[in-house]
Amino acid sequence: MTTIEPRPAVAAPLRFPAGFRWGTATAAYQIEGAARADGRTPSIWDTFSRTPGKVLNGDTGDTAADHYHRMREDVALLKELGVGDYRFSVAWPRVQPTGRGPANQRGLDFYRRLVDELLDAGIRPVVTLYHWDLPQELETGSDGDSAVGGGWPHRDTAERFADYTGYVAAALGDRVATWTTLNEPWCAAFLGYAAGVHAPGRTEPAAALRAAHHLNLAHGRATQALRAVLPASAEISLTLNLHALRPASRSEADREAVRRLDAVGNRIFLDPVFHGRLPADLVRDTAALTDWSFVLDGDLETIATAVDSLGINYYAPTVVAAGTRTAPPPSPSPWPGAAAHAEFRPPAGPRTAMGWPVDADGLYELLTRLRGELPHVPLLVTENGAAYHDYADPEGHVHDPERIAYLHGHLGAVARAIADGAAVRGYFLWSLLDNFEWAYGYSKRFGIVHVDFASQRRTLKDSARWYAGVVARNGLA
Ligand code: IFM
Repeated sequence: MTTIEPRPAVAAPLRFPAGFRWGTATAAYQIEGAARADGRTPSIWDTFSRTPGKVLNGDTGDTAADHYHRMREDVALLKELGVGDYRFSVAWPRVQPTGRGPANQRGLDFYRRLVDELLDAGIRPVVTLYHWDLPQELETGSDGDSAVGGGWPHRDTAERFADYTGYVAAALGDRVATWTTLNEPWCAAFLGYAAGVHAPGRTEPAAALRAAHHLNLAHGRATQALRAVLPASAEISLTLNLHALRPASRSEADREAVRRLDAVGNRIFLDPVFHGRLPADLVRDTAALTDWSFVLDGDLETIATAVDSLGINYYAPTVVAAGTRTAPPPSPSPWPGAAAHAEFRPPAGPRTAMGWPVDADGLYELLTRLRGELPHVPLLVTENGAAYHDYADPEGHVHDPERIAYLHGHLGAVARAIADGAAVRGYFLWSLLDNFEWAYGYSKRFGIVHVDFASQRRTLKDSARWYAGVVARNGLA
């Protein structure tokens, strides 16, 4: 009798929809360096990173990956990868050094050169206007008095941002089709002003809530400023690091903890931007901190100025249980109104070098949540990727199989979400280059291109070659 061996299941190659946008992402302070070149003045990140104890090893973005001087080489790398899109951010302190007054032409010229180089290479520029580098003078005032500046908790900062946006739009609007106002305002507001682990390092929860509102307002005012000068075909967007929150159990208490975090982590941005309202439960949860009287008539209408798409940055999910603490949390929390009611439960399983769990289902959960809540809003995954302890071997190769596995899993999750009806139009891998990872300095490598920071030599990691294959075949093998 012949026995028939079961054949191993072969997964069908996975294709993305025609026209799917493949890109990589970076941010100005993380890669540019040239901190004092051509009229640039310090941002809050220059000040923060130069403050002892704030960034690991005392690293700063002074040189970073020296992209300011190696821009052509980096665009050539993008071309080699074959990506059709490149997401980068403009440094406000390069373009408008003190955050007010006239534009600095030399700063604008750099971005004009970058955009031209990209277009010549057949790559679509995707511009982010704010990736956390607030001009220092808007934080402290020209005389060092924070009452004059005040940063994002101060309403005028939103107006300053609209002015700055006007300069960038006037300079690049004829050749940039996709615009993102803000990157991850949750981090800017709550890591910067509540937890104090990001610039400007303040630990004032009430000020952080004001900052979140003024970031929303800045987004709305910038959207209006862009609409005023850009052609109707321009795509205007906002990028949020939405939190994929999961209750640790089905208990009512754990689900209530998730509700609180969802209010101050997600709906604080989604509700004003897409529905022109503040979440009522957020206002209740934070009543001991603020009466929200800084939300003025007309603000919510401005914030809800229509956008064309929503960018999502996703790295890992968050598992939440009801808080059991009787004492205040040991360190300042980025979750005003929720911190005392929630505890984080690290999920089991593999982790990246950041200590973040590898869990692609969280991305699927977010994308399908948005399909349900914002069915008419096209989505872009504007960041996704992982840090690992990469190094160049003696032959000069950088093998990063864990990153490839991470990316493979997360692209699978995107494909599943699309198959289930989520309107995902593109994916931007974070990041093109190893770079300055904020409070972790250069100790964490997110790039698919390795950077030897001593020589500034770039080396494609295995993941870069793998991603080039994904882009070329518009799918996973
Ligand atoms: O490096 C950051 C990026 O600047 C914003 N999103 C998360 C990335 C990884 O931490």
